Amino acid sequence: MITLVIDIGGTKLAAALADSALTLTQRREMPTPASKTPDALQAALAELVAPLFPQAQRVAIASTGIIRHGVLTALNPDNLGGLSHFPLVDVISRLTQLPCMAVNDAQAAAWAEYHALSADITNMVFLTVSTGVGGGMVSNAKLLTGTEGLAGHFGHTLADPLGPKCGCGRTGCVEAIASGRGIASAAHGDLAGCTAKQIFAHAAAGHRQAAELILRSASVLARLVADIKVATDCQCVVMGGSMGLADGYLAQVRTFLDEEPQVCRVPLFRAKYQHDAGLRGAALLAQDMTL
Ligand code: ADP
Ligand code: BMX
Ligand code: ZN
Repeated sequence: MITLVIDIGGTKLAAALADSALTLTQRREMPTPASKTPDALQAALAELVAPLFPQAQRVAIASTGIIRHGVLTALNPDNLGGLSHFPLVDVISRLTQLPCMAVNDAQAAAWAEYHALSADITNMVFLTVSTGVGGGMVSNAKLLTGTEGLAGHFGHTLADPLGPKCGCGRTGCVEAIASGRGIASAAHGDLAGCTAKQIFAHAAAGHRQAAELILRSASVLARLVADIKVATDCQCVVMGGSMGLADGYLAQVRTFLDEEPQVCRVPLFRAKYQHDAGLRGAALLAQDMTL
């Protein structure tokens, strides 16, 4: 059975074919279109999957946003160019004429990374630091999606009551400060208009403001990890996303976490499947559902 797997993020779209051993082939990527209208996303997805779906028997999607009954509802529409609602499963089923399922991207990645851990770990949390800050939680060996698909959206917990307004409507969310979009919008002076990727490159070249923006993000993430440990008593936290995987970032988060009281500390690992965790998790979930 070949599964077409798709990952929809705020910055990039990815797709590949997964076989039953979860080996990914023919991986393709393109930028996520920034448009309030669903048509742009639909057109980009059609282009992305055109060479792949004729070879597949089903489709599994990991997508940013709250995924409920196959519909994407953005918690933070700013991350999707203002797009707040998209009938994901309907669109892809019609396009491919294949059975299709969808789940939140970080929840999918959590499921993939959970399976890479040792068998004694049954409680874990995955965090992605990317366009936004997303999360997924495995509790007693079960992936939690919640009543409405919201479970694990840790990026929208409070980091700073005096912090910037988040696209979700709250003030001072972890995501508004620490995510790729968060650090890009806080950048000023010669860094104004830079992407998070560019800010990391400047920091590596010794740029002070760039280094401070990354440090602030890492400190916010460390406090989030401590809060998660207190709330869930998880055995470990796994970190992914392009910022989470960037050189030196995880080490900075660990340094801040070490300043927390012992009871709040938890082993912090880098995502084994790196940029493929969402794709792989979606494929696993489709297998579990025998879609
Ligand atoms: P998505 O959010 O679409 O899943 P990513 O995980 O690639 O995609 O996250 C995108 C964010 O990560 C953007 O803010 C981008 O600027 C930033 N980014 C991309 N590559 C890097 C990198 N090598 N180092 C640091 N940040 C990066
Ligand atoms: C946002 C939210 C989450 C998502 C997270 C990471 C939207 C559109 N997305 O908190 O559902 O898991 O970003 O998403 O509200 P990414 O685009 O950074 O991968
Ligand atoms: Zn928020």
